[in-house]
Amino acid sequence: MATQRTFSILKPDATRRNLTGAINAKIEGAGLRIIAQKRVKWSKANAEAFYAVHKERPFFNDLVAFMTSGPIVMQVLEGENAIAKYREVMGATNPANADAGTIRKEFAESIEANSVHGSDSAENAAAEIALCFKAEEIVG
Ligand code: 3AN
Repeated sequence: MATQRTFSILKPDATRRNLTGAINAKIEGAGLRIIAQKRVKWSKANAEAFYAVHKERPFFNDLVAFMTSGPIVMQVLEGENAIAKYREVMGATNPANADAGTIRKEFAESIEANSVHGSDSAENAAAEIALCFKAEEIVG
């Protein structure tokens, strides 16, 4: 498997509970390198643009409200098979179904306040990175 990049977000429930370092330790412990990172507060327009694929889903408005409720940390992660590896480290969307040792099992509060986002495909990773970072902000 080649080296890949994936896009990550530490969500408002994680920043609120001061879990940035604990989650980054899990990421780095899995062999992924954090090659870009910035803390921002999204506007409604930012969140709607990012989650446009979910706009018909019943939870869309709640998701946008949650993702704009506090600071988030956006990241680019790099490593062998980074997209699938980070999905493994994150655990299932619903923390009730997440495996032991995953970020969501240890830290997530609910299916919505589930602490982290990670890209689900190479195509989405590239699009999400391009939406949120300038090329010069990524230092591999
Ligand atoms: P994942 O983040 O595991 O890729 P997606 O892409 O299906 O999951 O969903 C995007 C985000 O929408 C999730 N991280 C979660 O915060 C929220 N979400 C997904 N499903 C639900 C649901 N049934 N109810 C509330 N929020 C949800």
